[in-house]
Formats: sequence, C-alpha cells, structure tokens
Amino acid sequence: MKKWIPPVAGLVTGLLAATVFFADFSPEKTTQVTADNDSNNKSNAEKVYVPFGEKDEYYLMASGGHSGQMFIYGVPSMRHIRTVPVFSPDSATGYGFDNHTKELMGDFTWGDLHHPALSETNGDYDGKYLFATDVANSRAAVMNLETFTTKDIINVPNTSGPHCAAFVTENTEYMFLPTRFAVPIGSEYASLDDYSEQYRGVMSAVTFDEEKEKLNVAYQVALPPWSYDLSDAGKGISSDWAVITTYNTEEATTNLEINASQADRDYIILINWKELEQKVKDGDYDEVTGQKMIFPEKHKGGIYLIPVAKSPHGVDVTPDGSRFIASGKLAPAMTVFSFEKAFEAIKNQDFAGERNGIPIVKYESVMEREVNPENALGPLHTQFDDKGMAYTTMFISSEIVKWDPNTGETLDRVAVQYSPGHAVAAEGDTVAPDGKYIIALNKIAKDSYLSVGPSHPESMQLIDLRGDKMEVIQSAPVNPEPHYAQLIKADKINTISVYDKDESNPYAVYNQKDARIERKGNEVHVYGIAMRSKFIFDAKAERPDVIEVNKGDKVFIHLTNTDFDQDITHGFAINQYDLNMEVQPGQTNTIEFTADKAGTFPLYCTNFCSALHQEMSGYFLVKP
Ligand code: CUK
Ligand code: CUA
Repeated sequence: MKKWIPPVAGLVTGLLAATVFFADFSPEKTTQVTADNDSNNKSNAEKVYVPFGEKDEYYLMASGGHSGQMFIYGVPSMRHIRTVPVFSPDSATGYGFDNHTKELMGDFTWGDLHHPALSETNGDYDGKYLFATDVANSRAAVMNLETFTTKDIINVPNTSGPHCAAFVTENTEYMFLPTRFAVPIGSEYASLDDYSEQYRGVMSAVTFDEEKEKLNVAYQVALPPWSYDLSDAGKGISSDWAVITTYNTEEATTNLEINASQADRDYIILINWKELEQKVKDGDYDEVTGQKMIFPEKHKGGIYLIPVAKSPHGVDVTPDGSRFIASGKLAPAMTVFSFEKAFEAIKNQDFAGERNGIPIVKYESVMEREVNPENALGPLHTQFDDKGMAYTTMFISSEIVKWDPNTGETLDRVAVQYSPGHAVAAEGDTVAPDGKYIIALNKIAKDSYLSVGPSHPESMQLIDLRGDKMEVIQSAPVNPEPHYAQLIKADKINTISVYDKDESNPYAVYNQKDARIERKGNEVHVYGIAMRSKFIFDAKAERPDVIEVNKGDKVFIHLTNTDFDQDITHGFAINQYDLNMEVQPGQTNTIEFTADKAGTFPLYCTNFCSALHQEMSGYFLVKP
C-alpha cells in the first residue's frame, strides 16, 4: 500500500504548476491567461474569496449521510449555507414537528441519505428538483429548489436499502433505485438457508408527478439476490439504458467481507428501461404485493449481465453517452466499456451463457480497456470535465487521478487529505460538464482541523481544474457524512422569497380580524397570524395572543405568516411542550398535539424576526 501523501505534496504541486506556468509564458498564452485569469493570477485565497455583495458561483448539494439531511454549500467559498432536513427531524425549521412534515417522515425518525440527484432536462440539470434515497429505511424523497424544502417522501416496498440511486434519466422520466440488501419479496421471514431461492435484490423505477409534487413507484424488477452498488443512467446514444454494479454474486449470507469477494468477476447489469417500460405497458409482469414486478427469468428481455473485475463500486457514463466506466474497489483498475459494442453484442446474441435467466454478454466483446494508473489504489467513483476527461477517486492511495477514457493515459493526479469516496465535478455527471472544479468528498480528515475529540470531522476539498495541474485550493470540514453531491451553476436555481397567498387554503388567515379560535367538542382549532412582532390567535379576545384550552383537548394551531417580506420567518414554540414550527414569509403551517399537561406555558417566536422579537410571545393556558 502506498503511504499517505503528506499535505506538503500539495504545496510542491502548486510550486511545480507555477514553475511550469512561468516557464511556458508566451504571448499566445497571455490571451488564454487573461480569459482564464481567475485560475492563474490569483492566490488560492483569492480564488475562493467571495466578497460581501457577491455570491458564490455554484451550489454544492451534498448528501448528509446518516444525518438524513442535505448540506448546502457555496462554491468556491465552501461556506456552509444551509442544512435541509429530508429524512430526519430538525427543530430549527420545525421539520418533523408540523403536521405536513411529520406525515412525510411517517414512522421513521432518521434516514441515511447517500445519493442526491438533480432533475434533468435533455441530460442537463434544470435546477428544479433534487431527489434522494434513504438506505436505512428504504425511502425516496424529493426536494423543491424554489424553497429548498422536502415535498414528498415515499416508502419503497419490497426493497431494502436503495443505495445506488438516486440517478435520473435524461428527462427525469425515472429515478431508479437498485437495492443494497437482498430480502425476500415483501420482507417476509425466510431462512437464510433459502437465500438463493427466496431472496431478491429488487430495483424500483420511481416516477415524479411535477404538478402534484408526488413520487410513485411505477414498476419493480426482481433481480437476483445480489448486492447492487452504484448506477448511472445513459446519455445520448445510450439514453434508453442504465448501468448498475453488483457484488456478492457469490450469494454469501455471512462474513461478506470475505465471502462476497471470492469470485474474480461480478457483473454490471445493463438495463434497457424503455424496453422494461414497454413490458409494463404490455402487461408482461406479475402483480406482487401491489407492485408491477418484472421477473427477469420469466419476463425476458431488456436486462443483461456484463462481467466486471471483482466487487466493483462505482459505474459512471461518459458525458457523450458512449462509454461506461466501472471502478473496482478490490481490483486497482477502471474498466472502460463501450455502449456501441454492447448494443452490437446484444444484437448478435454474443452471449456466454446466462445466470438466473439473464444473458451474460461476453466481457471481451464489450470491454474497451482496463486502466491501471501506477500505484493508484482503491478506485471508487468517476466524474468528468468539459473535454470528456475522467477524474477517479482513489480511496486507498488518497488522490484523484485525471485520465483520458479514449486512450487510458494518466494525465494528472492530486493528493487529497484523505481517502476520498465520491468526488463531484461542476455539473460533472451531465451531458455538459463545466470543467471548472471538482470537490473531493474525503472520508477521513485526520488532523486537518482543530480537534474536537476522538472523532474527527470529514472534509471536502475544492480542486481547481483550470490550470495545467489540478490544485487543491480550499478545504471545508463537514458533518458526517457526504457520500455523493451535486454541483450546479447557481444561476440555474430560482428560489422564491415569499409564498404566494393561497385563498383556497381553509387554514390560511390573511386578515387580522379573521384570526379566531374555534372549539368542536374537545378539538380546539386556532386560526392564527404571526407577524412582526406579535401573534394574533383570536382577534376579538381581550388578549389576542393567548390560547386557553382544557387538559386533554386536541389542539390544532394553524398559523399564517402575513409578513410578505423577504427573510421574515417566524417560529412558534410552547415551553415544555416539546414542539416547534416554522412559518416562512406568506406560509401557512399546522401543528397538532394533545394538551396533556395542565398548567401555564409561555409560547414564543423562535426565529429572530425584528428588534421586538423577544416581545413576540404569549401564553398557552391549560386548565386542569
Ligand atoms: S457510496 Cu459512499 S463512497 Cu453510498 Cu456512493 Cu461510494
Ligand atoms: Cu417572529 Cu421572532
């Protein structure tokens, strides 16, 4: 194993780049330098400095791993802008407390968010939605990028740990969710002795209804009981296709670290999703646990196996859609496969038998080259730049290697600190990468930052791709644990600053005089207003900012923020009642709870909203 490359290597690289640059200085270069002066004439500090009044050029949307959240950063400054809760509650925004988000979260209190994917139009990010999956509790979610809020979460049945997704097709027709763990269909009990017969690795095709902002499982595929790891959708000539890596084709049921690494080859699953879609239209599937389930051995066609070096991890499609590149965590090679060759082989039925009823395409007839940069160990994930060059993270040798998929030639390498899992390049998984930056999502920061005890933060390092050499120019600590991320041009995101009035919402109150408290039996409905700097729950009452109920009452607080004004968010908390809700400008929100404690409980606005924010309070009185 190669030794850790000390941070000083970055410095040396930097100096080297500078030397090369000055040695190369010539009038022709000057024009290029001026056009790209950002890269060459500024210090690293200047390259990442975003002065007050200016904004970052990119949004980095990084998965929050087992925090169940999304981390939003600005790039190049690498400043953390916001944490958006998706699968886990967040008291700062009342997520998981108010009725809507509580319902979204369902029975679960946390999630493990690995892979975010932006919605696409014609293979390019359109800046509208972000999809994500939960490995822990088998769910999928969608976030609206006008408000940076989670709009829908669905449970994905028959599947366990939708890891490899989310990845979307070129026009967001589907988000595919292959599964990391094989389970019996319906998660019924089945002995592990019956693993090969009873267990399946179900892949789900999820659609998104943009009008209703709802996710839906369109169909599922009962793949063999293997582990499915990473995946990507085709582009251009391969846009009807998707690729998925798989390991544990040994079908081991214990000690996977040894038993799932026996075979020299595992597979890439090549899927023609257009063909599967047609199958579903034609009724060529079985109805299982309420789902349209395609069994590859029975509903033949559209699914193929391609042998690949043992236990692969990432698989990524090149921007032009001509190739897919698999990285082997146990083999030190990246394997470049050709889609055209695959299509040809499938057309000619150039198969080497089948497994579990799925044809195996001959390795030699699809493989273009195996790329093995010297001493590079642990290739995991690949991103691309605007010239189609590939950047692969090396987990073990702690570096990013730049290489040419057309020739296999190694072009550059840069040390990162340390052990990168994914990297994310600027629009680096679209049909048109920007080629400006790549960010290494490092699993281990070691001693890069001030110590906070035995557990160190993870790190994200920004690498400039514009010069002759890749150069680490900024580094940011991050909470556990970004797996994958998306890096999108900021001008593609169009956020709103206030919610529109919705006169059809029966819970909204826009006129102060309409604020009221209604009692129906033991249900108390409060139709209230939050405004700078007071609450109005009952306009006619002597004390409009007081809610009085009886112990045991079911209380519904419907609160509308009538400050249609940028950045004026109010909160609503009741002391000792363990609840908090947020109302953004113009928004109406509802929180429901039982007044199970008698007594006197101050209520207050949790979100600083004006100089008189402290005064924005009242009382919640519960008669015994
Ligand atoms: S996995 Cu984490 S480093 Cu979930 Cu994308 Cu490869
Ligand atoms: Cu409203 Cu603070």
